[in-house]
Amino acid sequence: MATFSHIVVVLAISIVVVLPASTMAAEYVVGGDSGWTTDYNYTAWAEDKVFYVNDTLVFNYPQGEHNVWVVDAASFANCNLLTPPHMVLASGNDTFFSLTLGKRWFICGVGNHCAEHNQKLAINIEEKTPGMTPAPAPSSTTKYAYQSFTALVIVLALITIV
Ligand SMILES: *[C@@H]1O[C@H](CO)[C@@H](O)[C@H](O)[C@H]1NC(C)=O
Ligand SMILES: *[C@@H]1O[C@H](CO)[C@@H](O)[C@H](O)[C@H]1NC(C)=O
Ligand SMILES: *[C@@H]1O[C@H](CO)[C@@H](O)[C@H](O)[C@H]1NC(C)=O
Ligand SMILES: [Cu+2]
Repeated sequence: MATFSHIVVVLAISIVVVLPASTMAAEYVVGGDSGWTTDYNYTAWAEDKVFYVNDTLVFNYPQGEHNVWVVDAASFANCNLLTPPHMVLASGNDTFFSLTLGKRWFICGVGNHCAEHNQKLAINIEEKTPGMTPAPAPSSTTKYAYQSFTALVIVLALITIV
């Protein structure tokens, strides 16, 4: 029989467990297994994802073959390589995250990769509404481990009630 104190304990555990999940940042590998490369549709890649502050984008590519320029909307649209970018990433295993909301534009600054091979990505960093369930985020081991832990705690709590 579930007593009142049991229910309180279960509720307390649920709150403790659910809260950090909503502030947890996700990690996205841009282009998935294809990485950051030419002739890949990054618009389609980004389409089904919702990005929040502190989420990390990982750009993977052979160092020297590509790079990542963080640019403004105009340079993104024109693949403008003449205006200096806000930021250049070039390690081949670059991480980018933003502490602020809004659009971010990425292009490859090598040759004609942006202009003729569509190597460009635009994302919008959105505000996370408190209490909202986090968007499904792929490839975050921590997150999965964390969710398993959550499930375990809930199961244990339910066993305690019965
Ligand atoms: C890329 O994908 C978007 C969204 O699915 C689509 O609208 C666009 O036509 C595609 N671009 C190319 C070059 O295939
Ligand atoms: C983002 O991370 C910074 C620390 O790196 C933290 O101070 C800030 O609160 C985080 N913002 C959100 C919305 O999680
Ligand atoms: C890329 O960098 C991350 C740390 O930022 C590291 O964990 C990972 O192993 C690196 N991957 C490669 C392929 O170098
Ligand atoms: Cu490139």
